[in-house]
Amino acid sequence: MDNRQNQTNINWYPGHMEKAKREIKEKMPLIDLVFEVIDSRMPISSKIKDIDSIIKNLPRILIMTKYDMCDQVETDKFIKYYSDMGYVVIPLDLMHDNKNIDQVIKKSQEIIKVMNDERIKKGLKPRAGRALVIGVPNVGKSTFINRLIGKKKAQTGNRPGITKALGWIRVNNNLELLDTPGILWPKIENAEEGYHLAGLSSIKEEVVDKADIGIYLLKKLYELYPQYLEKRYGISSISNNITDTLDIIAKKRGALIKGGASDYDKVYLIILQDIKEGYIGNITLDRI
Ligand SMILES: Nc1nc2c(ncn2[C@@H]2O[C@H](COP(=O)(O)OP(=O)(O)OP(=O)(O)O)[C@@H](O)[C@H]2O)c(=O)[nH]1
Ligand SMILES: [Mg+2]
Repeated sequence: MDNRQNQTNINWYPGHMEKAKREIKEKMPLIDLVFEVIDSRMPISSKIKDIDSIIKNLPRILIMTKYDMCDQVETDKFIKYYSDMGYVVIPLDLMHDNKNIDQVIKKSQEIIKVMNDERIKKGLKPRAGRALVIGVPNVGKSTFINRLIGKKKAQTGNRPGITKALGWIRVNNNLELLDTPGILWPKIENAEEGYHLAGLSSIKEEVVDKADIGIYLLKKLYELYPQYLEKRYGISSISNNITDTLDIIAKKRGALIKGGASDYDKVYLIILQDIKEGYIGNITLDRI
């Protein structure tokens, strides 16, 4: 396949990410364990591509956030897939309950104990474990940290780029966490993954072409979750001429300009909003 056709024109890699990545790499010698955070709605697209070159052989726990917003049937296949690969995988709903948080604490304590046993053997004093929290923008890294410490200490928000600098946060005497700004990779080779990241708010809205992404997501929903389109917009099929379908949504949602013509920009925003806020329903955009 011609790869050029399969690339987006999104400028997803601003300078601050390069800087954050460099700073994370500088901190790695201090780190004992890594929480790699991915979004349950896109278990492939939201996984940092060159993560292994950063984490290397450190113990890792794969945290899958937003489990409450995903299509659990599809996402459970990824939990199995990553578990079979040898990852410790913990799905989390950070909005509604504390389920599985105990498991996070337990798993990290196990890892820290191994580290301290090694230290004692070498005649060193045991110390608190230091964990890196890493992932693409907006996956819920800071929310995860707040949940672990039981306080809202790290700043959060539903758009990428909330955390601007690296910062240490103490959970208890046994564990300290390093919160980091979301990072992506310089070149998103796969256009679909770029659209998933943009559609679920891991890439800044200003840098994406709203028509491209709106139409992509509409078609994707029709492919994966046609019942949601029917329910939310009253659409039972997608027309070959996509503007006909956009016109139906425009009419239904009152996205019209003077004279009654469709306001397509507004329609794209409605689709995006419905997806990223979960109004459309529980979805998982990646497939195994
Ligand atoms: N429904 C739901 N929302 C979540 C969950 N985890 C995080 N969020 C929301 O996702 C948004 C992003 O969370 P943050 O913790 O700011 O994400 P981050 O990874 O720190 O983002 P950056 O600092 O921008 O890289 C916020 O609106 C959170 O409330 C979850 O498990 N379920
Ligand atoms: Mg953050």
